[in-house]
Amino acid sequence: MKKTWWKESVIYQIYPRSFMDSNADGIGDLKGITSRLDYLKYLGIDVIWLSPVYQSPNDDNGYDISDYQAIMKEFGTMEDFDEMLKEAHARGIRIVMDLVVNHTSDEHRWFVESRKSKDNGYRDYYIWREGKDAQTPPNNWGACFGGSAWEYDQATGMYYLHLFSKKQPDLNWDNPKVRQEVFDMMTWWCEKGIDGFRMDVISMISKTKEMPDGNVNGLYGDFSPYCVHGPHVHDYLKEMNQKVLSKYDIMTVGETSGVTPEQAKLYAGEDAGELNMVFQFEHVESDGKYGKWTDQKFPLTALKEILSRWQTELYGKAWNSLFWDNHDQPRAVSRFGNDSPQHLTASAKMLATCLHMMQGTPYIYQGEELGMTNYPFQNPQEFRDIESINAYKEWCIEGPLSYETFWPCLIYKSRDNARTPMQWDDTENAGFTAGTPWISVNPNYTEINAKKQTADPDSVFHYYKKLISLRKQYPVIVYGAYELLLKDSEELFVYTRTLEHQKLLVVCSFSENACSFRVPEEFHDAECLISNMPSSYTKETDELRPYEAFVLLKEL
Ligand code: TEU
Ligand code: CA
Repeated sequence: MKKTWWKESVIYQIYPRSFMDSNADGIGDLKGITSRLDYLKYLGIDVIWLSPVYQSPNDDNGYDISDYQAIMKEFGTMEDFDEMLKEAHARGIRIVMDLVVNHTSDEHRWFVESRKSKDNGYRDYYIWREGKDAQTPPNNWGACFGGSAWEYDQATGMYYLHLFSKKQPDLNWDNPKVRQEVFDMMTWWCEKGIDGFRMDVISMISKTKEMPDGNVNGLYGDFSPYCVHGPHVHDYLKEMNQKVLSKYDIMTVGETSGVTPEQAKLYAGEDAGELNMVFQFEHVESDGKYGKWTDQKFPLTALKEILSRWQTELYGKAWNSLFWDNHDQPRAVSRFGNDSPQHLTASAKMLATCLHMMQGTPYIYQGEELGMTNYPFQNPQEFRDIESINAYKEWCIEGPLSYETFWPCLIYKSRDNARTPMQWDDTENAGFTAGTPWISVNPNYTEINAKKQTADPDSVFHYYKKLISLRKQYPVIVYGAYELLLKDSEELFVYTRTLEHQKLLVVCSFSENACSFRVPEEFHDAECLISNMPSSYTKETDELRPYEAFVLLKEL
């Protein structure tokens, strides 16, 4: 297996709107990020993944871009960006940009032109089709954020495709001019000195020419057989690699929802000539009851099966990302751990242990290193996210589910759980803004905040800091082979990693109760690298405390 810096790095995701506000308008911004770089340096991360900061009308908080080479007004200026990049680099921190090129905003000048007339030079930059008739879209596909995936456009009497909101028209990647525009724009950012790209829904850029109805699941037809891992996706990524990526020392990660390990080897194989790693969702997307919505915890055996399969199938062949949450997912500790005051700290540290000892590049989503939790939503007016707002309307107000059934699912899985402001300290608005925050601050900020935790050596923060430093010290954490133990346990997640003369034992209890466990004999003389509880196990221990976790290292 090749050794590379991006395999050995830990990535920290910033959702700029919610990270730090420098000018009291209630919206996080670039100067805010720059002012907190020392915090990230102290945590020890290597790379920042910056969610989109480009000019955008913010229908989907920056994932709808109207100019790829300008900064969103609310976030600052290009000078602020350059300053942030320079200050990050001065601290040895790299910055990876979010590349959203499956679609643009409908306010992008390409789309403004495209919709004008059938013979406009930009017409073929997007995907236009005739309707079945004046009132009926070309097919039954549903968009990810609700409604039909087709929007009728008055000017030319045709429909355009949007797999997300109607303000996010899909680009036509079959048009070589579109690809060249995107590659030129990427080159421009690389020349500026950025350190890589996280590629938004990159597995959806190639669509089939034929666009038949999809199987109806839920309210609309499913577009995925025709739009996900489509016919030319690998041709286009190879072309992108050859024309742009291969010319720079950057890292690339492809957001590839619905990918299988076999397909992941094509996107991120060691010698595939496409991307460095995939970011796949099987462990966070297999729990839905109504589409993605549910209020049920996922069984631990199922979670272990999924994560373990990815560990073993990609070993030595392709590279994966490790994450429990991001800006589209609920908070990890509320979903996979236990956010009651009694178990919050232990379970947050346990989850971190479980993830950071696996093979892959770990991603920390802002606030995860503090054990930030889901938000206690009381009413639908509190949502800001287009997905949550539309889902409430479509499933509940106009749709098949009662409020009693749907509300618990909505508040458990809403993306807004991840988007409440970063909790910096216990002053008003958690120190995020001196103005009115664009989305409510989680009221638990007086207890859970960065100021308190950086001062407390036993905090979740310091535990993450230690996990990050262990990764730098022990190659077995990065490159070791994985083996799952106790596969059928619904309480314990136990695995080993082995590289040359070293072997790790990783023991994590996902249970809120004590449960029995004995350290295997071969680890009786091992060293404990990290543990989330004081005075941990001995050889004689036969029980783990609720959410206990530790890692043992043995010389072979
Ligand atoms: O998300 C892509 C994606 O697959 C989403 O449908 C995701 O599964 C969903 O948000 C979970 O509820 C990316 C971005 O990460 C997301 O923030 C954007 O809204 C989306 O693309 C469109 O650009
Ligand atoms: Ca601001």
